[in-house]
Amino acid sequence: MPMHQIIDEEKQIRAILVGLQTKQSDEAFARAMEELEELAQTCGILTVSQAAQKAVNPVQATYIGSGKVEEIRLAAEMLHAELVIFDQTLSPMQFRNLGKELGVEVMDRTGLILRIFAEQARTREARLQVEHARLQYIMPRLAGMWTHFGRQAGSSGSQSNRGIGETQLELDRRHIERRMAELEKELKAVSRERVTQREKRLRSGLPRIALVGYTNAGKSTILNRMLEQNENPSEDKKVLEEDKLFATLDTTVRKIEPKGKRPILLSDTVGFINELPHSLVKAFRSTLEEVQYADLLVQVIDYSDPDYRECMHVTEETLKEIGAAGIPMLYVYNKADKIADLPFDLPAVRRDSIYMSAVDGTGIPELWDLIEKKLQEGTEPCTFLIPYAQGAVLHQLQETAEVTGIEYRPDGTLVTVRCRRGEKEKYEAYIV
Ligand SMILES: Nc1nc2c(ncn2[C@@H]2O[C@H](COP(=O)(O)OP(=O)(O)OP(=O)(O)O)[C@@H](O)[C@H]2O)c(=O)[nH]1
Ligand SMILES: [Mg+2]
Repeated sequence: MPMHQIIDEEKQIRAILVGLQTKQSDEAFARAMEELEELAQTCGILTVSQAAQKAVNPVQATYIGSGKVEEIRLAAEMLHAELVIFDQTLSPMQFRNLGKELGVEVMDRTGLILRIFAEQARTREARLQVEHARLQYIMPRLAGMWTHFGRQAGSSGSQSNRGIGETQLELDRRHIERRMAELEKELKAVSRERVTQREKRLRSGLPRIALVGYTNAGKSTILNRMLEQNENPSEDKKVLEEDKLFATLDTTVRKIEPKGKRPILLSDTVGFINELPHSLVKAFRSTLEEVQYADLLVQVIDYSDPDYRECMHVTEETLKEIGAAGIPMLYVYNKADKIADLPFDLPAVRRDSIYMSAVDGTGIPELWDLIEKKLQEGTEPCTFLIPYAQGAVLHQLQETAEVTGIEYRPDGTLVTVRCRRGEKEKYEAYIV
């Protein structure tokens, strides 16, 4: 083994992964463990061993059986592991017991995901959201951390004694509660700014398209390749694309306007994962509003992932949870270049789906056509009479809707366009 690799490994935190197989099939369980290892890797954690147990139900006190706990304790000692990561969310009690018995740091899948989010958060809003989700996660688990102190004296109840009788737990709890309230206030302010920005975009009347999908499927890559279609593509409009889970945590909206086409607003946002901690979904709800208000969703799928169907299922469930079910959707089967024996050439379009490869831009023009077609499907012909004094309205309509006819009348311009849902209402005053 080359020297630098040894040094690298030494720097990494060494962990043992533990999985409990209850209802899952062997395959699903193996996949979940693989994903857990990938999550750990994203955090810079080195998996030195994996342990698994089959059981009908988790053990209430320690999640896994006592024999297994002892086995892992020994393994941790032998392999110099400083961390044991469990595949499911542990209860506060399980946390406490396992920490005591294993003698090393204990983490669960939720804690791991929260840690990745904390490391990846770049914008102020993402940071606030992640901190809030983390505190919410820690709160019920605090109890286990201080029980050995017990309640101190301080039953006299006199004013001067206030606080002395409080346990460390209560102090911590208060501190966390205060911080959470602060964060909520700040988040509200940030989300107000976001609403203002969104309203501005809504007024622009441009169709809004949101990229959604499992983490690492290629959403950001697609946004970047779409940006390259612009007449004057600018590098600084690009977003981070990286072979990493949760490379994107913030929502980015970009205007895409290839020459001769009507512009759209395309948004890229946080990727989904199986069992995304609920506190995170909640925390990211405001960021995900961009998805909720989209005219069209483009679901990006890593077609080279043997479990892509499961990932699609998770995406659809998450969309339901954030109130974005029922929005028209296109399917991008991405990373098709990674499949060796593909029976067709790329790109391939099949109704609402496209098989493509965003990494080298194969299929981007076809995806663009598909988006235009799909947007059209949701439109209906409308005729408006716009008085000559309202030149700006006419201009806006021409920019955002597809004009199919125009006629200059004495009382104004008679335009026939294909309207999207919201548009008809917006120009209601001019309908003839
Ligand atoms: N081979 C191949 N790799 C791709 C393709 N599209 C994207 N990738 C790679 O996949 C990795 C993830 O791409 P991203 O665009 O960051 O994925 P994402 O969906 O935005 O992921 P998150 O933001 O982490 O949720 C990057 O290393 C890309 O270069 C593709 O069509 N083929
Ligand atoms: Mg991304």
